Amino acid sequence: MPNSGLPFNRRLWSRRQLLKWGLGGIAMGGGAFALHRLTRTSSAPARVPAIAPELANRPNPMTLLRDFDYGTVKREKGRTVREFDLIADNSVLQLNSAVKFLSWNVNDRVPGPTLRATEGDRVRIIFRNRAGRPHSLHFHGTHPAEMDGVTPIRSGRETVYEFDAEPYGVHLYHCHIAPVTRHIGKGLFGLFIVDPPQGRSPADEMVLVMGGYDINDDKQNELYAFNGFPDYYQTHPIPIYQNQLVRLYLLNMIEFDPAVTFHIHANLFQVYPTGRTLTPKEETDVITMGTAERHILEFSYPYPGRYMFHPHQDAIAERGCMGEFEVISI
Ligand SMILES: [Cu+2]
Repeated sequence: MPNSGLPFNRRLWSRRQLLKWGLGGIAMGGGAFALHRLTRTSSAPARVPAIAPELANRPNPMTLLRDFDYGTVKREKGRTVREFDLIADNSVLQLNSAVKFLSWNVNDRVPGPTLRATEGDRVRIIFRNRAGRPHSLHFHGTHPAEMDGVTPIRSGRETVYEFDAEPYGVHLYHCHIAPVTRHIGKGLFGLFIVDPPQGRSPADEMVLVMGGYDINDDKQNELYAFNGFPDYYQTHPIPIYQNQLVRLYLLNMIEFDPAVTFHIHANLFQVYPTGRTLTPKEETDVITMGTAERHILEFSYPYPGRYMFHPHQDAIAERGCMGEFEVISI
């Protein structure tokens, strides 16, 4: 009865910590294609710029940017099994100096952990709900009906979702309890990346999840954010190296607005729609995404400096969905 919910032992859990993250930012920038293609063919491992020490050891959008959860790996009947422990609970997010927001989330963070497996792996999600209201985890991708995660799991119960990781691509998970807009808008979602068996070329890989916050329950978003906190990457630009390939896993998880765009300054990116291809299908500098739509974008910057990224709907960008890359010369 994978979705029926079983009692679990609360004593097994460590005490939950409230999230108290910081503030953040605007802007983004440019490139040239000859250099872009040169860097794409490199087989050397990607170098990742160091994070400022004051940011490195606590949860914030900078640390979750490149944080991939591969689970606890086991071998069972000759197969790779990845076991993930996910806990639904509530925590207060300090969205800016004036606004606190009670989030419903997975593992104390918005977005939840970026789960990662290789196509063909067995994925086992141990889902515990301690949030005080029913939740579930519905995964995108291919799986049997009984693993579809639409049955409510009551608070104080747990369940196991188990399925094969397929097909390769960029997927997501989110709560599917009605009203789903509210459960997603409160923060109960995350990325689920399934890598192709042959892998992808070396790159500086990172995750950006666009979210919206309905602060006053009027079914409109008053604030927006990349990776949980409005304007964070404006005050803390994302460091990347000049001429090095960046692979961006991008998800639009904004409710209430039917679609948003994503744009980078002074450059173009190559698009792998839903991560379902090994070769790019489009080259552009702005892409339109409906809710739950996600893609892999690849680019590299030939010139050092700061460059904005944001939705090209300025009303959304100006309410928190703003960031910058800081391109570091090498
Ligand atoms: Cu929920």
